[in-house]
Amino acid sequence: MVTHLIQGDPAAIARLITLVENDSPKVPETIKAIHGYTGKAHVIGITGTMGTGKSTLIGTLTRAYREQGKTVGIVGIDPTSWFSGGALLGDRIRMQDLATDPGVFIRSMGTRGTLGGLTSSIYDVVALLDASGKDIIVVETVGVGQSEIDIAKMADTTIVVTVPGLGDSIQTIKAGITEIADIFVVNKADQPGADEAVLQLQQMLDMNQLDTWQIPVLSASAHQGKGISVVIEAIDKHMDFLVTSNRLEERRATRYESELLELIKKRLMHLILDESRLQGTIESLVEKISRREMDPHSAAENILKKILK
Ligand SMILES: Nc1nc2c(ncn2[C@@H]2O[C@H](COP(=O)(O)OP(=O)(O)OP(=O)(O)O)[C@@H](O)[C@H]2O)c(=O)[nH]1
Ligand SMILES: [Mg+2]
Repeated sequence: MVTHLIQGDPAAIARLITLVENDSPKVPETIKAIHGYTGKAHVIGITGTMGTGKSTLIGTLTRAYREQGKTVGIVGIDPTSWFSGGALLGDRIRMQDLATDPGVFIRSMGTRGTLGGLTSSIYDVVALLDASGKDIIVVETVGVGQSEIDIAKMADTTIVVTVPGLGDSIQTIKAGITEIADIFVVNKADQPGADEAVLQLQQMLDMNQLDTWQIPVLSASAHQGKGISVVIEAIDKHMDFLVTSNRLEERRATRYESELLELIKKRLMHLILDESRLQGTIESLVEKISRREMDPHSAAENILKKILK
């Protein structure tokens, strides 16, 4: 199956992603076999508040990349936003042409059943798409929380999408999103207030910007396909900047470090829960804590000692 994946066979990609989603014991050997084929794709993270038009923008960007002859992998996180929530019927219809294009692979990832491991699963999915030869991989996440910041760590280029009005720009800056944004897109520029939103963001950035990369604030209408070529240009320019400043290696090293830590966390979690379940340890310790026979810290230490011995 790995050979087929490397040839870009969509059925093989789908099957291997399913292994990851099911947390199959075959995942480690698969990743071992494909790791040498990864590192070629440009990984783009797209995040922002709900409903700002991220999926629509991804659709429009993908069509533009296809015109350039580039292949694209798309990972949507949280299926409620990607395929079944809000404006999803519309999205699904808009995405239909892409879903049948062999140069595009679209997959949504659920958040259920991933034992402390959604982030590590996404790393694996990105690796699979990378090894399958996709030139561009886009990861969509909703919101501005810690998990989005974690996911931004796996992208080479992170785009934060906002819309005019609602003071969204101020909120995103307060939420520390400036630290992860490489490019801002004010989408829905067909609606009033786009110029003001761009200006406001630009001013905020001017105050905070210390880096040599000047974060561009672009306006676009994903709906109408307006401003898309400028976004693509900015993405390319950012990659050039990463390469010429040697930041790409640095950024990817950070990515691998986060991935490694995530994997260790996930494995430890499995170890703890499996072992403890076997021995009923957690239950009996919880009882002791309730009866004030033991405090929670000592109980945690007790479990760790048992596992690590
Ligand atoms: N007016 C206008 N509407 C847009 C534009 N882009 C997207 N929309 C609409 O905004 C709504 C949300 O679009 P999505 O692409 O689903 O937004 P999203 O950010 O992916 O949404 P979530 O994944 O749920 O956070 C849909 O009704 C789109 O048709 C745009 O450029 N202009
Ligand atoms: Mg979406």
